Amino acid sequence: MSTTPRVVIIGAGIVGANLADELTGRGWTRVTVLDQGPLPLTGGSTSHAPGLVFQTNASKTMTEFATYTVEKLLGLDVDGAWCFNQVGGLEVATTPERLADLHRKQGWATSWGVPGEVVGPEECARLHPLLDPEQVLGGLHTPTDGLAKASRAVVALMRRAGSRGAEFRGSTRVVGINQAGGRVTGVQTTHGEVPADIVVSCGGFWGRELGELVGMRVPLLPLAHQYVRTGQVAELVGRNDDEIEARMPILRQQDQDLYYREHNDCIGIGSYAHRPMPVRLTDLPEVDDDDMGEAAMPSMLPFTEEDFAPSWEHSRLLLPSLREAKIETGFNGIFSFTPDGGPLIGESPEVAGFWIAEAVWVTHSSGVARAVAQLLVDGRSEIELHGCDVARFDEIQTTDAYVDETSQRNFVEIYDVLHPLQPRESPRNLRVSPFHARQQELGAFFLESHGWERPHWYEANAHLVDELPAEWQPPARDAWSAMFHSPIAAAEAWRTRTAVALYDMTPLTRIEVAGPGALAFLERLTTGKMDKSVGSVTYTLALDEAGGIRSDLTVARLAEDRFQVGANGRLDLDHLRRQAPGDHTVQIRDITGGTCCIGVWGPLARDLVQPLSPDDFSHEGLKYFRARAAQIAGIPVTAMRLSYVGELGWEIYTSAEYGQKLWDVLWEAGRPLGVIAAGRAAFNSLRLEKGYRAWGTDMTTEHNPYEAGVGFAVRPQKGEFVGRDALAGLGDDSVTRRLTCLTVDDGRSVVLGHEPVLLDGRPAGYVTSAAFGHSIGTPVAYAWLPAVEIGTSVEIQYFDRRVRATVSAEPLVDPEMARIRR
Ligand code: FAD
Ligand code: THG
Repeated sequence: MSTTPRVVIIGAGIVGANLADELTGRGWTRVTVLDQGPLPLTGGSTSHAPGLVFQTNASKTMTEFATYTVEKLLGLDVDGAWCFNQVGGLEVATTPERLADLHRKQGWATSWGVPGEVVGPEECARLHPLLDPEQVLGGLHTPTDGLAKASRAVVALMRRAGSRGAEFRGSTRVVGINQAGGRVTGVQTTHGEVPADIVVSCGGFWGRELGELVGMRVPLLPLAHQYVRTGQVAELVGRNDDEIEARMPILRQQDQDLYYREHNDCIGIGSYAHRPMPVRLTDLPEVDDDDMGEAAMPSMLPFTEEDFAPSWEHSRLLLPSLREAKIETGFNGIFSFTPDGGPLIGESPEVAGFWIAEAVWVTHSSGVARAVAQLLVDGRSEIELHGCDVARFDEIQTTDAYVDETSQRNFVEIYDVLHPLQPRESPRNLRVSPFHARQQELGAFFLESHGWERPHWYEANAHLVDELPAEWQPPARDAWSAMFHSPIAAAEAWRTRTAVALYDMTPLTRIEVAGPGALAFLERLTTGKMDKSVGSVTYTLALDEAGGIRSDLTVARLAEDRFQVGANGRLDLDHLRRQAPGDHTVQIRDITGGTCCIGVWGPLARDLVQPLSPDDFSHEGLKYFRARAAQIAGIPVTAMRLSYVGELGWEIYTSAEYGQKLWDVLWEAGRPLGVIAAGRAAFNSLRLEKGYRAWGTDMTTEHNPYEAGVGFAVRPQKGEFVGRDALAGLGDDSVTRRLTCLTVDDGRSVVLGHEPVLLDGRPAGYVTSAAFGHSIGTPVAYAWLPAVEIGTSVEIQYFDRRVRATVSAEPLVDPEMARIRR
């Protein structure tokens, strides 16, 4: 009989217990779970979690994690006592903005398969009789939400995992990680060593310190959050008992940062309305194992009553029965926040076999645990994880200062109505391109991504809006889609299609892959043929073993043994580094920071660039998807002939210190041609018109290349590569679902992404990317849908409206490639 790896799980909270269960359920039975606290109530966040599970989230992945948690906990009990009480969820609106947002949220629920309905004030009060209907404008009712009894679920999971061979040891603190040759070999504890082939840290808000044991950065911040219980509420007497605890839906009043549940005849109230309260681990209360209980545990700080005062007033308005009640107990409970609110899943980049699964809510715990178990056992999670992977952060985003500030910001904004483009206010200007001063002079409106400042449009182009030909005039937008947008984008798109524009491509992740093994390495990791002449550029895909799309890349062969990879972010760098052969025949270097790039695109691009260069920029001299070293006004550059906006031109790369000069010479030479600087808003519109996919938004590991419409980049004939076998027999004709191009029938309704799409009136898919297509005068949306005929009519649900759209042949602009190849 083959044996499975020895796994040590640090932490017996809801995440660790779920993971032990998921692993042993997959036959990995050699599992030891260690916790510093006593079992089963360890004193971590799980020990006091009130366990509200609201499933719906903007993220498909997070919602699916939650849905799995609900399913799984519904099937668990401890001696007949429930682990999930499906009372439903109700989120109420007390402002018109919130009510609109609940409609948007209902759309997410529909997109991700969670039933939910927006209901009026009377129905809210019927569902939750303590509510004052006068206070609310409506609510989102989600019948499958409810209460997780997290500490009891831990017991159930311990029993089930225990029955399959897992061992749980309490009062055993992990103080060190043993390693040899870059791999974990076990853990040191206060009670001796435990050998292990794999260690998974499920240490909750202790995660940062546990990571430090192997030198791994775990970007989370422990924050305190207030929770109180009232005394008896007259209206609740006799409704519930200690066994059932609650019958009314769990309740949220996000406009006041509050949530509610029943505890038999009392109400529990959680508040995010207070100042952020970061916690240092040295400030945790010391609690002896014997004293550990609901009254005292390390994850509970003393209640600070003054912080709760406004929340209590708001609660008594919303739930008038509370006016006669008192706050009986309260505490400031501790759990983890991260820079983007997502959980942290992944393996240490330095120490193989050391994994983490942290910053996870009870809500997502079973889903996260299943994903981690699948990663360990199968090498891949069926639910895509790019928003959860700890490697998603760039270096600047993992510093203490960044993590502390952004995590506190996330606490403050946790229930805010946030526009998808809404920029953080701080920290800003962490990463700027060499053109930044010029961009500021041109009145750039910057949004931030991964620390980069990216112009979305330039106020300097405002006068062009008046010059726009009638067919380019963009229609007025509704208030929501008009936020963080400007009609100037239409002018920038127009000039790109009719003259020439400069795009700052510096934030595009650039990775140099060099060395005698580089070619074979890239051939193995990607779908394209890489053994081409120096100067070739290849659009290619990195797949996982199941043929799912890990990324789409451009690979430029700049020398026999040196390639420049244009990537989608830090995850690509992490993947390449992990996959690199250990024999030093391949060197991988992130060259993003030291270099910069300008996309010079438009029908006049050649008129702009050629006169500045002694090198041949003609169609024959530098063909489409070819790269060459060149000089532009004396500046050494690498020019790559490709264009994400679908126009003639080049990505022109140079070393960062020459960047501003390069910008200036292109700008000066371009004046007579009407050159403009153009931003991301135009960029996104142009790329959608051209049908170019954005990885992470339009396609992920959940999709194969044929479904995603990038099957042309797969070259099975070239030989072995990761994912090839999984695609055998598949092709463009075999797909049953497809990333589908839609145009909006009314020519004006712009949607933003994540909206549900209805076929024959029934939810059938969801929007990935969307923009107004300025060149075609109509909004464009890409959506995942069952494979349907061109011309099929669908509806997109946008807030409480339905927007008619039509499945269209793509690309919408220049299918013959006449604009690019000339
Ligand atoms: P924990 O339960 O903290 O488990 C981590 C374990 O690791 C602990 O038991 C700890 O003792 C152990 N450990 C740490 N270091 C070591 C070491 N060196 N050696 C051995 N063991 C170690 N979430 C929801 O989904 N819904 C809610 O309604 C909800 N309400 C909340 C209300 C409050 C007041 C708070 C504070 C949190 C709430 N949460 C809620 C969040 C939720 O409680 C946590 O996200 C969740 O419990 C985290 O589970 P975990 O297993 O990761 O962490
Ligand atoms: N530039 C560079 N690298 C990149 C991007 C980029 N890497 C990440 C991301 N963007 C990759 N996405 C695309 C998508 C489409 C194209 C290029 C990069 C593209 N596609 C041609 C097409 O579909 O017609 C490919 C044609 C071909 O394979 O010959 O140009 O923006 N450097």
